[in-house]
Amino acid sequence: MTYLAKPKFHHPGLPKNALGYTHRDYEGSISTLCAGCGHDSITAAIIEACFELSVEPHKVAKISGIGCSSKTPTYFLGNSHGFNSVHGRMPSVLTGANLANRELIYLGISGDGDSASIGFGQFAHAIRRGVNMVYIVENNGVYGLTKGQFSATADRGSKSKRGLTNADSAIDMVGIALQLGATYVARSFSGDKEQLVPLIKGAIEHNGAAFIDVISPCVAFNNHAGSTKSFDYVREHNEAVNRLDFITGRTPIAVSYQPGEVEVVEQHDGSKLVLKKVAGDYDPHDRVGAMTFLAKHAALGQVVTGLLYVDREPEDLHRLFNTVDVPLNSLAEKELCPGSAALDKINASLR
Ligand SMILES: Cc1ncc(C[n+]2csc(CCOP(=O)(O)OP(=O)(O)O)c2C)c(N)n1
Ligand code: SF4
Ligand SMILES: [Mg+2]
Repeated sequence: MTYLAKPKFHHPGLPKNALGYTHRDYEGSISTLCAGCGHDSITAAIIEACFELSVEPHKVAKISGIGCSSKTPTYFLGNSHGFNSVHGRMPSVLTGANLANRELIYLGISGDGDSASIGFGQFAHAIRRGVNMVYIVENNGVYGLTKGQFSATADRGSKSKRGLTNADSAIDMVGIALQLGATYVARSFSGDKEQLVPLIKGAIEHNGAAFIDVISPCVAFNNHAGSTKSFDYVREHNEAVNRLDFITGRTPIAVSYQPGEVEVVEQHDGSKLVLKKVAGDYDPHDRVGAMTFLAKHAALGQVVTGLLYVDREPEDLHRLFNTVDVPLNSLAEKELCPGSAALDKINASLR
């Protein structure tokens, strides 16, 4: 058996969202990951974010690669579209699906092995093209599924469970995403649902390439002393630059903070990100400043979390390509095949 179905019954008193759905309507099968795996907490955060946003499950496509992290879409949004692709190939499959149907919310779920090794090129190009998606890397610093080899995000000098020292430099996915032009970039920790849920909500509503690196400890292979991706290490070295509240366009803002303590970032759809500043002088609209801030703190062994960068005017691949406004499967033969005269004209213009 590859998955365990969840019983359908639920308590009649469960809270309902604007669509009349309960959390159960956003769940999937029972997780078969190790008890305590950080990835399960990310699953719970995705369920919470979709419930709170009253996302229509049939309007979501969840796409993943291979790994324990890439298995998790089976455990959430059981009523949504899903495709478990090949190792490292989630970004190109997602890009193709997105180009064919722009009306869905695309959740790309990947691991540090899946995105920082075999899929590094795929990750880079989906981000730099501005594909409208929520790209989540469940980052544990190891290949969990294949039993704990160092991944490319493991810090130099960190120790494996067997005592080996990692000699290679680490790839910082957030730093790369910033450099490549992602228009919404965040880092969080699977053990911090309060921070993670609004970050996911903001990313869903963001109209461009949103990237979230979630440090997600692997309790089986990378949660020991000497690991920089363990629960203890991340709790001790977590440097949050801000805390986020997400407010949909329909809800009036009612926040009671002192002036200067919060910044309200309005997104295209009218939704608002209310940023509570923690690091006083951190500016989430300064891409280069964010890269410098990250590099400085990484050198001190600190894990910077929060909404690190957001572009108020994001570009989306569809806008750049000037594609049709509707899903391709809704186009009739007339639009798809304009006839030989139109083809002759195009050919003539290329001579
Ligand atoms: C083409 C190919 N190469 C190698 C593998 C073996 N493999 C499966 S999962 C994986 C790494 C998974 O690591 P990560 O993406 O970090 O996920 P995690 O299990 O840690 O969540 C590897 C190397 C594979 N399935 N396919
Ligand atoms: S091996 Fe690690 S990543 Fe995989 S399910 Fe177990 S704890 Fe999670
Ligand atoms: Mg991993």
